[in-house]
Amino acid sequence: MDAMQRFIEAAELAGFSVEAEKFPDGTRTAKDAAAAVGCELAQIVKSLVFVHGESPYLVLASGKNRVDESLVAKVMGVESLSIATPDQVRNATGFAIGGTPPFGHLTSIPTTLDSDLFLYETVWAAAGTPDSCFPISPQDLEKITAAVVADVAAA
Ligand code: 5CA
Repeated sequence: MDAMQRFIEAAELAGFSVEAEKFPDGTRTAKDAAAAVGCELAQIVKSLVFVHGESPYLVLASGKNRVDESLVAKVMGVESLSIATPDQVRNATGFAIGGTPPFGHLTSIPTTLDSDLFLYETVWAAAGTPDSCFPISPQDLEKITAAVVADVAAA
């Protein structure tokens, strides 16, 4: 089973029916994904894993934003956060960088959701592989991930 199928099944267990699309040109970065989907960069959901010690924290950020990790640390109530290594991303989520989906992970990860995503009815996130995305409303993303909604963009 490929990682997209694995994500679709995990999402189903969480009660969300994913309509994933494959994009042969690739969706590894937010820029690639926006070009493939034909949407604004700001509508792409970047699923970024940070760590405090060994504990993972997930940030679902608008594709146009650079995340200020000190803002996220404040929201999550930890002293500091740093970007996870590729191994840490895989261990926490079960997926590789470039395909990490926003939920359906191996472990339950405290999540912060970028308030800028609420400017759109539909946003697009990775579906487990670096060549797939799926559409979802920011409201559903918030519900499924039990996220804290916050301003996370660096000025
Ligand atoms: N599929 C696309 C759009 S949905 C995607 O997954 N974009 S992303 O932004 O969520 O994933 C790429 C991100 O992975 C980069 O923004 C970067 O923060 C992170 N990343 C890339 N390489 C590394 C690395 N070597 N170590 C840690 N993080 C990395």
